[in-house]
Amino acid sequence: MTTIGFLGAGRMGAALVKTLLEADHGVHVWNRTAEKAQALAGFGAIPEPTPERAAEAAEIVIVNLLDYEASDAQLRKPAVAEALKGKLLVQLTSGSPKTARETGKWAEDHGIAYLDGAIMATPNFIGGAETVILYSGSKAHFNKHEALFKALGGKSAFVGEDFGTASALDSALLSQMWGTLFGTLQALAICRAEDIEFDTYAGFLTAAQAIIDGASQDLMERIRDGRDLGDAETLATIAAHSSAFHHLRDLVAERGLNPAFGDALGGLLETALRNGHQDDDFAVLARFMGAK
Ligand code: FVH
Repeated sequence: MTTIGFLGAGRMGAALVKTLLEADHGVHVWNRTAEKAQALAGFGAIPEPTPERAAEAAEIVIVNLLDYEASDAQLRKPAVAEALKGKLLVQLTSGSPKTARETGKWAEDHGIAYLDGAIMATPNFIGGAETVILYSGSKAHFNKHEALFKALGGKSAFVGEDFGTASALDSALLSQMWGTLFGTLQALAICRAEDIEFDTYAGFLTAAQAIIDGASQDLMERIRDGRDLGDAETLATIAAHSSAFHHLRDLVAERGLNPAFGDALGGLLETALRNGHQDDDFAVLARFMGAK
């Protein structure tokens, strides 16, 4: 059993606190709106009037506030920084690799061990055996408290000593999610404009999913292996993708739909064509994504 100081009792914070309590940890919780911390007393939490009181009682302090601005405003209070000295600070507020690295450096400069976390789940999945929370920073501290982290998410993992790695992976995985969600928005806008029942679309999507998944896997392998020029195994060249993408953009224009999807992505294909890649693999677009 570990005594934990917890800053935040919002939707996610409350789920995390309840799960820690269920795992028999002691939790001292502070929240800007005190009533939310008080509500957790019914689950065994100890509400605290200030963040420093929550930190003073604990060996580990976990933060789950709206953003790093809110988090920094509390952590950098002299009384809180003093209470954190010599302890482990675990940041579960969503942020960027930059804010993670800045906070990690601040922590180290103040004698505080630091883990930056990225929660890959909604509150209802906290505590689940398949739930993933990614952590980066102090490997020694992750290993020491691995059982506690696994209680919050059974498939949680340490992903590196660079403080920014967890949130970078978070953004990468969210990119994959948003690609699918924005694609769904475009697909259903077309269906609505063409009087196609959503269930009709959904039925064919099930059949198409194997093609989509195969193309996604092929793309990852080709980018990983540097096989981005056209070859005998290329599924569809840049020219083929561009032609079909034009049909999509023509339909969107004809029907007066929002062109955001086509405008945002069409430029990549046009750039590849301008650079003579019409016969190359879709993977060649990775060259124009800016990563070195
Ligand atoms: N909800 C989710 O599914 C996602 C999953 C992935 C990770 N996120 C991140 O978790 C952080 C908290 O998100 P949340 O959904 O719990 O958000 P809220 O329910 O709105 O709770 C926000 C808490 O932050 C406190 N807060 C907001 N602004 C301030 C401030 N200026 N000073 C101090 N505290 C602040 C708020 O306090 P109160 O409004 O109750 O007084 C809540 O405790 C977030 O980073 C997600 O990206 C969740």
